[in-house]
Amino acid sequence: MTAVYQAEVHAFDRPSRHARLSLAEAALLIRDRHAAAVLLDLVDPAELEGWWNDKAFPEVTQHQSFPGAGKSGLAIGPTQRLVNEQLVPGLIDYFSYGASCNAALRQTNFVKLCERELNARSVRVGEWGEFPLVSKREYQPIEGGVYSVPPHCDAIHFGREPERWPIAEGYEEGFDQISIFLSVRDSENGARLVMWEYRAGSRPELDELMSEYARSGRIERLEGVPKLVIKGHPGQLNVLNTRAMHAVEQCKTVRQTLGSFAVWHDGQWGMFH
Ligand SMILES: O=C(O)CCC(=O)C(=O)O
Repeated sequence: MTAVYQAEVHAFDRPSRHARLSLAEAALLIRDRHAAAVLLDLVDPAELEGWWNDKAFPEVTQHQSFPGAGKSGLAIGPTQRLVNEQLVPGLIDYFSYGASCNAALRQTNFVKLCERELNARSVRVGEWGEFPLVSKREYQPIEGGVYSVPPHCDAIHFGREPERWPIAEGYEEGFDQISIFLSVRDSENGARLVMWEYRAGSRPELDELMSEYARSGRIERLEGVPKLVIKGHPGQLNVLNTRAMHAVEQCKTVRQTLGSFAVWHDGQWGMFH
């Protein structure tokens, strides 16, 4: 029987509502832009330690792009930012990491959930090149910071060198990339997810928006566009449209999440991180 969960559905153009949804229904609402984010009451907070303290995850190390953020293993975002002589070794490392850790990551509660309830598989390049499946994220407080994760968006085809980035054709099917993350530990100030109804159309545009933010602390194109501020709590699964610009407010104490991205491709969800 399909599991259904208590859900909060958030959209840019109407008030938030409560519903009962399966994870698959929530993912389709996001994919088809009927909602920007859905929070599902999915894990009993007493069980979160078991989801987090799983030996399948390598240790959490500093995120290359976001000070104040850490993640287990390798992530697609920093790999997409590599150029010139750094790109090929970075891709080799990224796919080798997937090859050595995915068998163990497949046994985690998180990946089992996505396989069972979304029928998700890994995104692949060729027959064997599996993208890594899932990571732990840990956000540390930074004095005076505004966001633990600054405004950005995520798209599987947004490599900085599009002609050498291995994902190009076939992932622009009119559907959007989603992020699925489980809130494991909240910061004391309850840092929230902020979303803007604005989609960077290309990697150069995203880079421009992010450097404007780094330079000036603001992004002019986000001012005045519809915005959502969403407060999840530990045990909730956050499903959101990552093509829309989004950020996580600065945490004042450590915040932990477990998460992955998914894209709809060839009639199925493909997971990657
Ligand atoms: O809170 C998190 O783990 C990350 C939020 C985010 O930026 C994402 O899921 O794309």
